[in-house]
Amino acid sequence: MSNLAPQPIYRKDYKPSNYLIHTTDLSFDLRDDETLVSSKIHFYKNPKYQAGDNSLFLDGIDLELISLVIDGERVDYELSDKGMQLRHLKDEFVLEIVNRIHPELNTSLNGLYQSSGNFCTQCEAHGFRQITYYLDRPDVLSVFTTHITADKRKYPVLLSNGNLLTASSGQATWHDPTSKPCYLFALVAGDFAVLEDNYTTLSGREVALKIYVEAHNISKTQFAMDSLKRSFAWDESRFNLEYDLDIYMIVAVDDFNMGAMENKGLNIFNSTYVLAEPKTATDKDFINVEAVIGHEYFHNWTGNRVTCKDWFQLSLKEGLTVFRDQEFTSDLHSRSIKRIEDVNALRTFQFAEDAGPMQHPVRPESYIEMNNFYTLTIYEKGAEVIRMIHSFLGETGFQKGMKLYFERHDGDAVTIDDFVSSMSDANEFDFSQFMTWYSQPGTPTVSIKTNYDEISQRFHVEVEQNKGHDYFLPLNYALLDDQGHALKEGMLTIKQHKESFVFEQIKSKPTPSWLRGFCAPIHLLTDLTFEQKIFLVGHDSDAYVVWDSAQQIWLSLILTPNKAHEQLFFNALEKLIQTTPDKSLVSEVLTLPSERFLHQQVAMIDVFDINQKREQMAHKVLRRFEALLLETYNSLNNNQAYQLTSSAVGGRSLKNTCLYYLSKDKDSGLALTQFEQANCMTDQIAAFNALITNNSAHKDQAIASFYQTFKQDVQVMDKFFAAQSSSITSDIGCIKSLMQHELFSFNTPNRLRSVVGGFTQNYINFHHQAGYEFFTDIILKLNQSNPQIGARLVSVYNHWKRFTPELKQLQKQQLERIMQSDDLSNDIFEIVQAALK
Ligand code: B3K
Ligand code: ZN
Repeated sequence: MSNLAPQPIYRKDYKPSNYLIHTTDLSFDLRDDETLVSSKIHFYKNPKYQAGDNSLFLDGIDLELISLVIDGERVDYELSDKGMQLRHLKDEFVLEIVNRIHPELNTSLNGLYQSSGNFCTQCEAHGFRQITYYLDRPDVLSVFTTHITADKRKYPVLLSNGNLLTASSGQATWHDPTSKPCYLFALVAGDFAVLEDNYTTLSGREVALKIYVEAHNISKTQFAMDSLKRSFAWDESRFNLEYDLDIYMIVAVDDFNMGAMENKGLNIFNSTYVLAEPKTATDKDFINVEAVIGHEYFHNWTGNRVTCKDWFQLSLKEGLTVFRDQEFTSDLHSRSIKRIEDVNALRTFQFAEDAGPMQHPVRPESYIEMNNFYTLTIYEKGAEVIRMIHSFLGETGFQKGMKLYFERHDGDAVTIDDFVSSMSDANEFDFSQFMTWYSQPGTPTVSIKTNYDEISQRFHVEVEQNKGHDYFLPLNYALLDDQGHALKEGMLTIKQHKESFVFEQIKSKPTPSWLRGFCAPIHLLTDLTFEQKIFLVGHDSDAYVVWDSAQQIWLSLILTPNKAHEQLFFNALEKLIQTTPDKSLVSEVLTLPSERFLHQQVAMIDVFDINQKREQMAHKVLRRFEALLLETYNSLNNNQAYQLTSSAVGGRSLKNTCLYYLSKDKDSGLALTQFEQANCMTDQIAAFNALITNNSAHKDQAIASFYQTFKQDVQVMDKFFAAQSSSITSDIGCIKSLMQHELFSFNTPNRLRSVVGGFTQNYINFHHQAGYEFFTDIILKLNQSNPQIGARLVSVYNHWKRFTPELKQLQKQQLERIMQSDDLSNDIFEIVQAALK
C-alpha cells in the first residue's frame, strides 16, 4: 500500500456548490475501441452561495481530455487524478468539453461499460465522473439532453432518460424535461427485444411501458411487466402518487453490481430481477422481481423527485423506498410471512453489521468509499426506522406527513431532518428524541421484567434499556389469557431509560406477547419461561411472535440440548403442523435458525461445532416426525399447475421444508423423484439442493442432468453454481473446478457471487488456511477489476475476532496480507482497515 492512506469525507464538511447547472447537453459517439463524450454545460453562480472566488472543481476519473472551451474560448485548467480545477470564471458561462473513455475495457461496472456487448451505465453514487467532467453530487440538478451515435447494426436500440426527440438510423436524441442530478443519468445502446404495454394514470396520462432484454429472454418478461403495472397502481392507491413522464423503460443486463438502478424513466436492472417464469424462477425469485420492480418505480417519488442533499442522507431515499416496497409486497402477498422474512434477514445480517467493524448510524458521519455504504443499515434498518414513524402516526398520519413532504420538497435535494420535520409538522408529533435512531450505531437492547399480583389483580411491567440508552420506540404488546385470547393489547411508548407500566384488572396471570410484528429493531430480553414461549408458539395470533418464540426455542435446544424441553417443544410442533392452516407459517416455524444466525448467538464462533449441533437437531426432528413429515409432504406434493397465490407458495414452502428433513438420513428417493418430475424451479432447486447437500448416490447424475436442461439459462446456472459451492460436500477442489467451468465468468458479478460468495457460506470447507488463501487471491484480483464487488466479498472477514483462536489468527493474516498489497482500492481499503482496527 502507498503511504498516502485514503482520507474520509465528513458529513460536517458539506458546503453547497458555488455553481449550479441549468442544462447539460451530452453527445456520445460509441465506437468499438473508444467512446467520445462531448458535453455542453450551462453553469450559473448559486444565488444562495455567493461566497468564495469564482473557481470550480469538476469531478473526473480515468478520463482523457481532448478539448475544453468556455463560451467558445480556450481557458487554463489544472488536471489531477480526481478531476479538473477551473478558476476566474464568470457568474454564468457555457463549458464545452470533449473527452475519451473506454467502456469496452471497463470491468468496474461503474460509469459507462459494456455487458454482453451492449452499452449501459451505472452512475450512482459516483459513476458519472467516469463519463465526463462534472459536478458529480446529488444536490446539483439540471435538465439533460442526450445525443447518441452508434453503429446501427450492432446497436439498433439507443436509449436515454426522458422523451425521444429524434431518431434516425444509428442516432437518437433524448430530452429529459425534469431536472435531475447526474447520478440518475442513464444511457443504453444495444441489440434488444422489447415487451411493450401501457398504463393510464389516475389523472389520465398515457404512459408507454417498455422492457428491453436480450432477444432470447423475451418470453420471460411478462411477470415483470405485470409487476410494473401493479407498482403504478399501488403507488396511486396507497400513496396517491402518480408517474410524471410519458414513457417508462426498463433494461435488463447480465453484468450489474447491484440489483437495479432507478435512473429517471430508464431503469437499468440486473437481469435476475426482471426475468421470471415458473420453470426457471422460484417463488422467492418471483416475489423479489416484483419487489425490485416496485422499489425502483417507487424511487421516482422517493429518490428522484425528492433526492438527497448529500450521500450521508442516502437512507432518506433508500430506507423510505424499502419501507414502501415492503408494504407493496405485504399488501399483495402474505403480510405476516413478508414480515418474518424481513425480520429474519435483518437480525441475521444487519444486526451482525451493526455489531461489527463497519457499524455505522443510519445517517453516517463519514465515508471513504460511498459504495461501501449501500448497506443493510442504510436500507433495512433505515426502513425499520420509517416503520416506527409509521407505527407512531398510523397510516393516516403517515400519509399526511408524506403529503407535506412532497408539498415542501418536490424537485429538491433534501435531508433526513427535512423528512422527519414533515412527519412531525403534519401531525404535531415531536420526533426530536427519535433522531437517535439516525445518529446512533448499534442495535439497542431492551429488557422487560414482569410481576403479577394476584391480590390486586395487577400486572406490573418494567422496561429497561441498555447502558444509559433512551431510545424512543413503540412496543406493541398483548396480554393473553390461558386460551390465547388478548385481555389487553396495544402499543406502549418507550421514551426513557427505564419505564414502568401497570395493567389493572387482570384476573389471572397472563402470558405477555411482546414486540408484536417486530415493531422496533432491537434485541429484546424478556422473563418469559420456556413453557410460556411454547404457549406463544401454539396460541399467539401474531405470526411474528409465533415464529420468534420458536426461533428462541430452537436456539436454546441447538446450543444447549435439553431432553425435557425438546419433548415439550416437539409436542407443540406436532400440533402446529397438524392444525395450522397457514402452511408458510408452519414452514417458517419448522425451519432451524441459520448457521449465520447461530454464529451471532455464541461468544466464540466454532463453525464446525455449530454446523454439527444444527445437523444433530435436524436429525432429531427427522427421527421424531418422520411419519408426519412424509404424510405432510405427500399431501402437498400435488403437482398442480403453477400459481403464485399465498396458499400455493405456502404449500410448496412447507413441502420443501419436509423434503429437507426427509432427505437428511438416507436416500429416500423422494428428492430424486421430485427433481425428475418438478414442474417449477421452486421444487426443482429444493430437490437439487437435497441431492447435493446430502451426498446422495444420485448427486452426480443430478448435476449432469440439471446442467443439460438449463445450461442456456443464466439465472438457473447461477443457482446451479451457488448450490454446489455452498454445499458442505464441496471442498476447495470442487470450488476450483467450478471456477474452471466453461460457464464461469470472473467479470460477471452474479456468477462470481454464486461461486465465490457461495463458497464463503460453505462453513465446513471455507474455514481453513487453504480456503482463506484461495479467497484472498480472488479479492486481490477483484481489487484491480471490480473493487466494489471485492469490498462486498471481503467483508466476510469482518467478524474474524469472534472465531476460535486458530481461525481468528488465520483470518487476521489474510487481512494483513490484503492491507500490504500495492494499489489497494478505496473500497477494499476501507473495509479491511476497519476490520483490523
Ligand atoms: N440506488 C440503487 C443503488 C445504487 C448502488 C450504488 N453502488 C439501487 C436502489 O437502491 O434502488
Ligand atoms: Zn433503492
